[in-house]
Amino acid sequence: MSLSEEMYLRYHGLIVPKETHSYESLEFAQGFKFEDDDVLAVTYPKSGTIWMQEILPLVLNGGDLTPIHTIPNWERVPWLEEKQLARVVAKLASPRALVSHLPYNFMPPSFCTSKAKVIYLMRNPKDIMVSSYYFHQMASFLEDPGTFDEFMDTFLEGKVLFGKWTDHVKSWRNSELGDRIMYITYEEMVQDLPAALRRISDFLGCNLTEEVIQKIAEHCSFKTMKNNNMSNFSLIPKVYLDHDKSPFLRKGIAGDWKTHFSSEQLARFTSVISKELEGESFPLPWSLD
Ligand code: PPS
Repeated sequence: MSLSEEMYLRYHGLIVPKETHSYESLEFAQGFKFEDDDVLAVTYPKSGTIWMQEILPLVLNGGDLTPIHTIPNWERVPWLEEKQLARVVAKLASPRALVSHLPYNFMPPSFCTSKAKVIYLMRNPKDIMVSSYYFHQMASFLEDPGTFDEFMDTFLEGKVLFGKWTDHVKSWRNSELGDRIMYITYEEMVQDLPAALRRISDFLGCNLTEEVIQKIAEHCSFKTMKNNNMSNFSLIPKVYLDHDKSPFLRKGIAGDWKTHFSSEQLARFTSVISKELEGESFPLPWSLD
């Protein structure tokens, strides 16, 4: 697949969609002033970003449902690099929560000098690829992914939004942010959301009661979010996101790759990813094969 210049922008080599990003929005992110009490959730695309947009306001405000019922997710917890940020930044409640798909080396200088905390959410790359394949079908501002097999090559070559998954993970796993960074996985959240919420709450020093944790877990379940119009992207016109082709909140499970990958594809995928992670000291939370 050759990358469409009409649809995508390259910012210092990083591929982003023009519909949601501009050179100005990326420069705005570079000049963004992080506050010490800001919280940033970083994800490679399709790792559970909108899940964090639901979770963070509730954890930070003690479980008050108002934001998730009244503010669309992209304004409630905006993307650092997207066009929306400049428009909504003044309206963000403190402590501010943001999300980002940027690799660590693209973070603005003020992030590095601030004490802002970051949650790096990782997901099994095989499930990311499956989720992304369907997302490319439903989002009119992304290129047609071609066949599943063709998209696998595109994904493995890193000719996709925000580049190679392995480069993203390496950049954040090696960021050496000490106690400013917490690592969590999508799979951990699927398996036991209350436990994941306790970890997030402890990391952010929120001290939530068990009752509040259970309430947040209920409101951040896949089923509840799928029915929340402020979080399921149903407010976006169908010409941009066509949920009849594939819903944004599609399956919400771990291991969907098993119904998509042939044994040859699994071998190819595993071989490329393992090679690119060779010599890295951080552990992977899942086996690659
Ligand atoms: S994006 O476009 O990068 O912002 O997408 P992102 O939000 O990172 O990832 C979308 C996938 O996350 C799933 N999701 C959830 N899974 C389980 N529980 C909850 N509450 C939840 N919210 C979002 C969503 O369904 C996409 O995964 P797939 O595998 O396609 O279902």
